Amino acid sequence: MSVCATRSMYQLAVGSFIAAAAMSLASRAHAIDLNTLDTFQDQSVLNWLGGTSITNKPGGRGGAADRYVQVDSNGNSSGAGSRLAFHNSDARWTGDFLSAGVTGVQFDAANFGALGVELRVVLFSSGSRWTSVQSVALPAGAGWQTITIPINQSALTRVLGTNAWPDSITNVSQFMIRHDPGTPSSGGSAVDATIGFDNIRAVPSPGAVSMLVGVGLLATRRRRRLG
Ligand SMILES: [Ca+2]
Repeated sequence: MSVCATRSMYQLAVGSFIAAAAMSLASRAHAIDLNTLDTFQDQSVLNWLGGTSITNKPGGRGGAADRYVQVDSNGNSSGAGSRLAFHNSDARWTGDFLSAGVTGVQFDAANFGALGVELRVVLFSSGSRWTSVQSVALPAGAGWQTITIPINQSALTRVLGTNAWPDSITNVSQFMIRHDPGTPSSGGSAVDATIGFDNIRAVPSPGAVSMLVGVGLLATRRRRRLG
C-alpha cells in the first residue's frame, strides 16, 4: 500500500472519529438545572403556561413586594382552561433529570378558590406521561404552604405511552404541576380554581446525595482494588 493511500485512510479514520464524537455530544440531552428557582420577582411568568390565565401578582407569602403567579381554571366540563394545570418547556425545566440529580420539586402554593385541589407533577417524554402516585392536598383557604413532591421511579407512574422509565427521566420535554384527584390519570380533572405558586425549585433529596457519595466511594475502592 502506498504512503498516500495509508495517509488518506488515516485521515478518513480521524474524520469519522471526530464526526462520531460530535454526533454523540449533539444527541446527549441537556440536564435540567438543579439550581432552578422561579421566584417571579422579575414580574414575568417565566414561560409557565396553563389554565384560563396565568398572571404575575404582588403580595405573595413574603409580603407586598413578593411576586408570585396566579393560575386560574374555570371548571367547565371540557375545553381549554377547564383544568388547573400549569407547565413549562424551558431548558431549565426539561432534559435529563437523572444525571442532574433531581429527586423532587418544591414550591409554595396558596389556594384562593372555594374548592380544594390535589396536586401532582407530570413529566412528558416522547409521547409518554408519568405522574405522581400520591397527590398532595391543598385545601381551600389554607394559606401559603410549602409543598415537596418526589420525582423518582417509585413515586411516579406511567399514565400514557410506552416509553420506559430510564428513557423518560433522562429526556423530559415538558414539566407540569396539576390538579388530579383520586387515581392518577393522564389528563387531570376539571376544577374551578385560583391557585398561587411561587419559589418553584428542583431539589435533590439528602438520601439520594448520600447514596451517590456511597456509590462513588464504592467505585473508587473497586478501582483501587483492581488497580
Ligand atoms: Ca416571589
